[in-house]
Amino acid sequence: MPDLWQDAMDHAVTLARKAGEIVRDALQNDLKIMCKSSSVDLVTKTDQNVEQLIITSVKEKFPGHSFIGEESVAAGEPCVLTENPTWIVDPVDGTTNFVHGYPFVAISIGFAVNKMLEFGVVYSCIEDKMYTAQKGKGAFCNGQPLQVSNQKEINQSIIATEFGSNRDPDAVDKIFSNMRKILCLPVHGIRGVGSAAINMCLVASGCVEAYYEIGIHCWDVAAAAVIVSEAGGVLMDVEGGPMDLMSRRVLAANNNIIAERIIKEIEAFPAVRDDEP
Ligand code: LIP
Repeated sequence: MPDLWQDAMDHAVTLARKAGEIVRDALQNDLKIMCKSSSVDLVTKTDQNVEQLIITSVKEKFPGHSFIGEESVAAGEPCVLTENPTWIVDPVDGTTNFVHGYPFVAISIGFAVNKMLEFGVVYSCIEDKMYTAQKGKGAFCNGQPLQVSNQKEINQSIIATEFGSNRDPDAVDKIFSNMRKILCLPVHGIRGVGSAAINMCLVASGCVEAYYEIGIHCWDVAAAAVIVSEAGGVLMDVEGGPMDLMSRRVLAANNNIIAERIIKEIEAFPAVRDDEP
């Protein structure tokens, strides 16, 4: 079969690069920072402008396609994945990093058809690392093939996770308690760069064995999910079973052994689904 979505993927790479330039330029200027669901859930004019740029350009080139975009959903658009070719966009993944100039900020563009992810583009724009993957064709960073770590021992591993933006004390207690359990396995270390997409690309790159988080959104992980699986990794729900893109929970690991060990240790807590009206 000819490569059906190559054109769309090439366009995603072009847009991610353009968006990255806008993000880097914006870092030189005064950022207009606003709050969304809480005082720690931030958004900037740049997030909104970049999303508009991506959506406008895709609509021109692929008029029949659908979108799920972080800022469009925040503005009241529905967050529903249909069978239609759908672009799942986080214009600035790591907005808090961006606001503080902490150098891990990504443009994340995932693409699904019939509810299955077909390709993913994550541009870590301050590091200038372009991560790409298309189903069945491998994962790459700046054109170099990616491969997950072959580590099978949890106590020889680095695990990435995040505190997220939930400040509900019960949820924060669970997050700390889960980190404590993982740390005391023991593991070599716990890390987190403040961007779900980049954390997952680090799993794909082989320098982190796994990443888990509860509270992320579909736009944080859609693109990187393809990158992890094409680099040989696995994606699961934090309680086991397949990853559900709309569930706001993700576990990405280099293999099933590491994934299952983490699942055994951590305790999930509720998060309202992305597709819940
Ligand atoms: C961020 C995620 C990160 C999570 C943050 C936030 P945003 O996405 O990438 O993993 O811990 O709370 O959700 O909001 O910067 O696109």
